[in-house]
Amino acid sequence: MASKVGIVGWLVVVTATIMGATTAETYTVGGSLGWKIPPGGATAYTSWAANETFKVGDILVFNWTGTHNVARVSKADFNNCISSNAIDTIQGTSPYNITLSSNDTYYFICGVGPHCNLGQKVSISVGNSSAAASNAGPPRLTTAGAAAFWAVVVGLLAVSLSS
Ligand SMILES: *[C@@H]1O[C@H](CO)[C@@H](O)[C@H](O)[C@H]1NC(C)=O
Ligand SMILES: *[C@@H]1O[C@H](CO)[C@@H](O)[C@H](O)[C@H]1NC(C)=O
Ligand SMILES: *[C@@H]1O[C@H](CO)[C@@H](O)[C@H](O)[C@H]1NC(C)=O
Ligand SMILES: *[C@@H]1O[C@H](CO)[C@@H](O)[C@H](O)[C@H]1NC(C)=O
Ligand SMILES: *[C@@H]1O[C@H](CO)[C@@H](O)[C@H](O)[C@H]1NC(C)=O
Ligand SMILES: [Cu+2]
Repeated sequence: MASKVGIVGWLVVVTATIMGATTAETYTVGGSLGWKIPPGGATAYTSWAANETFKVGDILVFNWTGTHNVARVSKADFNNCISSNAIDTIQGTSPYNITLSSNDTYYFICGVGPHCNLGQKVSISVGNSSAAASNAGPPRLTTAGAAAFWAVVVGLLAVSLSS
């Protein structure tokens, strides 16, 4: 029979795990590559982004040295590397941090010279935006799943404390 201390300790671990799964995360765009003209073209950013699961509240950090900027643009302008109609103010100071505040696909390019055409561009699909759904990794704990889980935990705890 598990001791009360054992059950409480286990609860603490489980709670920490669940909180960890839902806490906002900070991602440096491109990882150790940072924000630059990627060797080998845009693939570096495409595969970096495909490897992550972005959710509402997460923060992107664009980190660079030298002359670059960050322009958030429409999908069409992303495809054509046009920064003149940027959605937000073009950011010219590193690091630039942006919070992903909605379930959308965000498109970012560098507006300096030919950098975007050389591959300095990244699209980020958040939460249940359509591209994100197709990128999605392992399923996350749903609200209903969490409720059922906690019902079992509380039941176990009640049995333990009353014995
Ligand atoms: C994808 O993630 C795995 C595990 O974290 C890592 O080993 C791999 O290098 C990543 N790939 C890219 C392209 O970032
Ligand atoms: C930004 O880049 C610099 C040098 O390239 C690196 O030392 C630093 O750790 C990076 N910061 C982040 C938040 O990735
Ligand atoms: C951006 O995020 C990085 C990494 O978390 C942090 O070191 C830096 O202070 C932040 N910069 C701003 C302007 O918030
Ligand atoms: C974003 O999508 C997730 C599912 O991936 C959903 O749980 C969440 O409520 C959505 N958030 C917003 C702000 O629409
Ligand atoms: C994402 O989920 C939210 C809340 O569940 C919903 O309102 C929104 O329509 C969904 N968006 C997409 C693109 O499925
Ligand atoms: Cu650039």
